[in-house]
Amino acid sequence: MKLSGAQAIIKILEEQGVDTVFGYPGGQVIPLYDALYDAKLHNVLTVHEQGAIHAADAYSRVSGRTGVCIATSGPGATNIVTGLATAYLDSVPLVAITGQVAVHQLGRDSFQEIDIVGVTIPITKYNVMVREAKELLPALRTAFKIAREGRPGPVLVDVPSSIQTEEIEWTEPDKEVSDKGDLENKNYRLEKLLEAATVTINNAQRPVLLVGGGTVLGNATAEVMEFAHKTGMPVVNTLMAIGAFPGSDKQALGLTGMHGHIGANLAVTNADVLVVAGSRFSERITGDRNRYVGKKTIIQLDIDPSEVDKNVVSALPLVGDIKDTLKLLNPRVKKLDIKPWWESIKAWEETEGHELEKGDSLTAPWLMQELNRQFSRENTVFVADVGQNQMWAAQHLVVDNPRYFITSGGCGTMGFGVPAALGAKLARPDAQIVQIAGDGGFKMTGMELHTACREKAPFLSIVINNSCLGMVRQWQQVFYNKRYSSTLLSDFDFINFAKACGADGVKVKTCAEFQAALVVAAKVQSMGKPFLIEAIVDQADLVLPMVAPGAVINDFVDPEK
Ligand SMILES: Cc1ncc(C[n+]2csc(CCOP(=O)(O)OP(=O)(O)O)c2C)c(N)n1
Repeated sequence: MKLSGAQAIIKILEEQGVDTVFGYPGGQVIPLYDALYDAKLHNVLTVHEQGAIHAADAYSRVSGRTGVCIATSGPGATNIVTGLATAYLDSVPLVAITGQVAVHQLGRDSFQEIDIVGVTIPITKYNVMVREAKELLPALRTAFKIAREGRPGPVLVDVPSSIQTEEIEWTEPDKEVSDKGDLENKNYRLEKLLEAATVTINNAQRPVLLVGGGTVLGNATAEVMEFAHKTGMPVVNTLMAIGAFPGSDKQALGLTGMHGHIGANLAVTNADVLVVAGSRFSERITGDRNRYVGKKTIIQLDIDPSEVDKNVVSALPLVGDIKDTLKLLNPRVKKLDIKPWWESIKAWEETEGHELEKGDSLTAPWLMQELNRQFSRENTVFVADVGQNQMWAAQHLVVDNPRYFITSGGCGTMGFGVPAALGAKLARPDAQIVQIAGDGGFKMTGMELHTACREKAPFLSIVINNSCLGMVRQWQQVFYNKRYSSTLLSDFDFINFAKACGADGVKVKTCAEFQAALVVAAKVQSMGKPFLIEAIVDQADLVLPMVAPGAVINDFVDPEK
């Protein structure tokens, strides 16, 4: 069967099970958009390419499928760079297809010619430019395979416009061959380490399970739960693993790291055995790496061998698919007799207090807890932007399911929130999406509210307005002698902005007004429109607990000093 290159791209997307693509047209992808015109795929036109890639990324994070985005050459392609970096640092499977100038124009500084393959080498798992029509089908199939397999990640395929218009012969994919021999060999090595890990765990006095985002990517959360419940050990989580272990479970201590809970951080610091599943030990988790391990034995489960000993030296690295590893480990571990350990942890947990009430004025921790009360845990997906709002959400929302809390963790990309909420809603039309951002981050990409209106993809957008770039201001207050350089923001009319986008919204200052706004929000969303609540909070409110960068994670900052 003969097809144009552009038609072949569409057919590959269908073959790979893609049903929604996010993108923005331009000169070098006109043939591809022409083919999309006839395709059954849901094609979402965003306001900006950055919006397209964050939406595709969130579509993947929420659904577990591979996200797809399309951009034209030059500025279109460079506009997705932040989104690629965001997906790369959080290991999100994503395929970006960029247009490129025609093959005979390459290398001549042609109009909108940018070497996007060169630009994105360090922030993609794999990238390639298709230089001949016969390479197109294998390049795209390889792209999807690499994006998904092992540790997932974003892949970019750059397709010159001349290849999109060239005629090619469609061929079916080759059958997959599995490499059993290698697996058996690996299992032999793994068995020795599993034996050692089992003995270590079964003899632990002060064990902790640290759950990372790899457990979600590896679909291993059921096995994580079985491990935790069978051993009875306390569980802490990274930002990427919120919901990977149920937040409401009595063994859950919550977030650990820079803004970790006191109980969680003290448990990790005082542990004798730390079982780590799918976390790269970023410095936001470990604080001072030289003093993180101390006398504890680290058992590290990870699919990516390059994570072993990268940031923290682990005594027992169990390299392989986390789900498979836990299936082997779970039958061997036993219920641990660790009552005194639990008593210490409970005492630590009680030392953490939060200023929830300020008369009737809103505080972000109260607001998060109100969201816990008002929304069903089974059907609400939270999308957090970056900054104080993100950390308040991470500390106070109770999330019981994987893929129900998404945020830009590794890259910390402000502006992720609104387009990500759009992608999340399109991935889960049945779910209530609650998107949380600061006033700074919302303004970066808030225009995608307009796309959400066009797509009739309603969500609740909550802007925690503290009239400042709160997290940077917080660092300036605590570490830079209260010199608020470029962090105090001026007024912005969020509600009329939402209205201009085709959405609706209301500004609230008190707890009662917030509760009333949630009722209106539900009505407006039922009509297919996003709803924005601008929640005014005190500029001076801080995210606490907090550990200074580079400090040991049990050394909490006292902002009064
Ligand atoms: C694209 C981008 N630019 C800059 C930063 C640095 N940064 C991290 S948090 C933050 C402040 C965020 O302010 P806001 O969105 O108002 O949220 P808040 O912290 O007040 O909740 C900034 C500027 C970033 N993470 N991402």
